[in-house]
Amino acid sequence: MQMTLRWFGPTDSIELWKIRQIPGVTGVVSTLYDKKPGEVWTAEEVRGLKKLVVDAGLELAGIESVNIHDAIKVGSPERETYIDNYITSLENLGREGIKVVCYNFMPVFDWTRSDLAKLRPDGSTVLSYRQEDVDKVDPTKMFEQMDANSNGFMLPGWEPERMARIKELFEMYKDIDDTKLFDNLVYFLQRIMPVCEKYGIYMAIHPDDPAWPVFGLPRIVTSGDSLVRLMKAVDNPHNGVTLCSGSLSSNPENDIPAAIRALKGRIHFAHVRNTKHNGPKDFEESAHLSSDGSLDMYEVMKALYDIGFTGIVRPDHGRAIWGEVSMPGYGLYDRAIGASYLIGLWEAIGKSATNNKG
Ligand SMILES: [Mn+2]
Repeated sequence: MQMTLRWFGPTDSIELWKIRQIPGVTGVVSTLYDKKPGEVWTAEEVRGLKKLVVDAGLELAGIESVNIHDAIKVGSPERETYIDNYITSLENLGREGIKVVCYNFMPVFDWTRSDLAKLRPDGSTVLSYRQEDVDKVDPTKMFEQMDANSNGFMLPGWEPERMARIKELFEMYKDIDDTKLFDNLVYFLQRIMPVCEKYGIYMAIHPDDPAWPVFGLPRIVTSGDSLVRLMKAVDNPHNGVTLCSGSLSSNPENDIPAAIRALKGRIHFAHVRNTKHNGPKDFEESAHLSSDGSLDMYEVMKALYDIGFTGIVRPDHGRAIWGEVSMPGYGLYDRAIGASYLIGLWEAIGKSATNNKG
């Protein structure tokens, strides 16, 4: 596996040279932060992004994310144009040697949290979700709440221009159920598979977060089984998964190591983080350490090891600690601790496996 960190480009408050100093982190996953879904990524823009990363001594190990236009998700006639644009973006990424592209297929809202800075007993803060709190919020007001707590950073998936159209977006999805959304995803994947094969690009869908419908909108990537179903529907290794242990584990019924084993050969990117369940549909993003949350992180890493995973990994959201002010979930300190912990688990698992053989 290759350990990476997410980096939001030149406007990220975390500089690349700092990321490079985390032991074992050899790359970043990044995006063209200002791109709107549906816009073409030009060759020059991709080259520019890659140059910044390479000049800092790191590898641009993948893209998170190239976002999908809503026309593709709802399957309106304009989707053809937007799929063509997506293909052009993939060609420009492929020519620059990018092999992994993360994306999600969530309607209207990306990830949702009810609190971006829940205070923990040790004084750190974390992102958290309580269905009870979300149910009290008018979805059109959700953006204002998220924006007010973002420390002034633009949250990925919560771009102001998108949220200005929130009513229109809900209108677009009013006739879209799980079946239609799934069919539109399959259609999109089938259309892009040839360009992925040509350039050796592996698409990696990110699970929905949280792993259940929010505000009555359909959600179709919520479990290991739903991912396996998607893998079978477009049975091509270029159609793969971003295994996000945090998003999937928002539902405690999801067995993450089992999902990893079921998806052998199709996981191209792993987001590894822990969650702590506080009640039904009530969780917080704990430290990565197993004992701080509800997941056994050894078992998660062991499952990845056992399936022969060679892709990219990143620690996922971190806590805000040591007074750091950053985009919620994306400070340097706790993600560096998380990366080191995961690398330590990986080293131990690998050495145990070798010793047992000998
Ligand atoms: Mn994730």
